[in-house]
Amino acid sequence: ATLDTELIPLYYGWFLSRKSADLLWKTKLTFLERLASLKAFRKRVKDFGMEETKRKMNLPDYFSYRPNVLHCTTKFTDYGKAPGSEHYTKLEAVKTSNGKAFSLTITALFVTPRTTGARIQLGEQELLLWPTDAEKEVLPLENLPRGSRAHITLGCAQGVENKQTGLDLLEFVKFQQAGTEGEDMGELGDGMLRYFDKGLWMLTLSKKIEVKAIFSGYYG
Ligand code: ACK
Repeated sequence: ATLDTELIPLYYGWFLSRKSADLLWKTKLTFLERLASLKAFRKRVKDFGMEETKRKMNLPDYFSYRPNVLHCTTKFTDYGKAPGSEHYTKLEAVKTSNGKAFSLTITALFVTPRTTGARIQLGEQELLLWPTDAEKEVLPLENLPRGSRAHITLGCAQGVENKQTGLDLLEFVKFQQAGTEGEDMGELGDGMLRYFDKGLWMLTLSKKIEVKAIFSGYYG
């Protein structure tokens, strides 16, 4: 029997296809391995609460929380309890996009002492599903471009909540907006590595990765 209630999900987002998720996961592992092996990184493991030793840090293990479904959150609605969730659910774009396939563009991978994730560059179509206040909600005083927060969480350090990944990404964006591009650490695999202050590492991919994802709500 159907219950006559329309439920608002825990969150809305794009959920990666199995194949895309596998590809991104492998890309992440390769990146973490390469980064951990790098001399410049080893010299800065103090940022991660580690002692500088001859042994390399196990970054995949360090990010012990791993999401069970790779996704890019558009709106955390918390079953209707989060501000603006009802408004978001009623958006024309949200209603018509439910269950539709999208291609998302990954431009960079990043690591901080708290999280690791992939940076997403949203196109026009995707921006229609992006809440107008997604960036303002956390950084009301900054004027960050819409979509700056778009990411896929790939892992969190012990005790760190997954929502931190988007906040960490905004830390990089703030640096870049201020004209600070970070320290050039040269090429690493398929991208250019940069070190920002406080343990912030970003690999800008020389070839962007396209992943296939379905837009929908997640009920949990
Ligand atoms: O990794 P994420 O983007 O961070 O995906 C998960 C998803 O919603 C389900 O928990 C994100 N999330 C959790 N709380 C919030 C919040 N208050 N604001 C924005 N995103 C959130 C989390």
